[in-house]
This record gives sequence, structure tokens and C-alpha cells, in this order.
Amino acid sequence: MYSLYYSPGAASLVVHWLLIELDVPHELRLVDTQAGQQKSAEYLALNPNGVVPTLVVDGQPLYEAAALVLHLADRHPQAQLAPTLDDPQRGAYLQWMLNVANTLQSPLRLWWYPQDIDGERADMVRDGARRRIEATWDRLDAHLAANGPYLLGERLSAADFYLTMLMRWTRSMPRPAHEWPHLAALAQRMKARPSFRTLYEREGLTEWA
Ligand SMILES: N[C@@H](CCC(=O)N[C@@H](CS)C(=O)NCC(=O)O)C(=O)O
Repeated sequence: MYSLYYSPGAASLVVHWLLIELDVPHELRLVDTQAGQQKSAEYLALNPNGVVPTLVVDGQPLYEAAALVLHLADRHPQAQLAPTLDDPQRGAYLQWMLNVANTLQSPLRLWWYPQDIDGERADMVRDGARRRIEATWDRLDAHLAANGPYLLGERLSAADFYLTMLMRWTRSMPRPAHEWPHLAALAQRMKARPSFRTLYEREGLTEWA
């Protein structure tokens, strides 16, 4: 049994999306991040970083969205969202998961939370984050143009779900990810999945539908 501590649209989104896609029993625990519930003593006991998501797996609280995605995809191999250890595509899969989590998610967090570095110079922090994000979109779009439509070519993997969540976070940026044509095509494919509709309904999301 899984329990997901989440906030609509946050880094928990990809974990929630996978739980739906994998069709595994789970319950949702809403964390009101506006009210600061992620910093409450009760929540910090589950996740000392004070952020969402946390996924409780058979009683064990785990955090870091990328780790949760890797773990879920491995635990439910029937969905074939993670190449297995002996699969030649395993290395590329891990590469993309870590690449988007490090190279995109970190500066995206700074775009949304410039105060992590310096709230008084938020514009400067955002400009730096934006440059790094856009350079990464250039690279990823070129990769998809040459090797798409998914990160692993013809094969859908959990990394595409992760990338789609990160693309969504750029929707209010000066150059959202969907301005890059091959990223836009990937987003369209991912949004067409029935699990995406269910996710949006459950989280009450409307933007970037
Ligand atoms: N590296 C963490 C980052 C999670 C994260 O930044 N979550 C944000 C929402 S997207 C959050 O909880 N923000 C509230 C806060 O920082 O107080 C992960 O991937 O799980």
C-alpha cells in the first residue's frame, strides 16, 4: 500500500501520475504548503527536508521525487516503464532520470523559490536559473529531434513522465518548454494519456491541460 503526501502541481505530481498509470492501490494525503504544513513537526518526522512529496511504502516514508519514480517503476515491472537491469537501455534511462532531476529540476526550483539563494535579488537568481533551463531545453529538444519521440526513442519510460512534469512548471516562464517543437510533441503525447486526465481531475488542475 502506498500513501502519497502531495500538493497539487508540486513535485509530488509525477509520483501521483505514476501511481495512477501503474494502477496500484494508494491513498492521498494533502499537504497545505501555503499554510506551511510541510514544515510541521509531524511532517518533518516523515521528511526532514520539509518538502513534498513523501511516499510511504509499506510503512516506510521515502522522499525525493526522482527516487520515488525510479522505485515505483522498478516495483511494478508489468508496466514496462523502467528498462530492467540487464536491458541495454537501462543506462540511458538512469542517465535521463538523473539528468532532468539535476539539470532541470534544481534551477526550476530556483525559478519558483529564488529566496532559496537570495530573496532580495530574486530577479538575478531567476535570470541565472532561466539561462540554465533554456540551455537544457535546447539540448533536450535536439535529442528528441534526432532520437525521439520519447527520451528512449520509441520506448516510453518513467523519465518521460518526469520530464513532462518539469515542462509543466515552465508554463509561466518567458519561454515555456512547449515553445520547443519536439518537447511540445512529447508533451502532447503525454497529455493524451488517460492517466493525465485522471491526475488533473484529482489534483483539481486546469492550467497547461
Ligand atoms: N528535491 C525534492 C524537491 C521537492 C520540492 O522542492 N518540493 C516543493 C514543491 S514543488 C515544496 O515542497 N515546496 C515547499 C517548500 O519548499 O517549503 C524532490 O524532488 O522531492
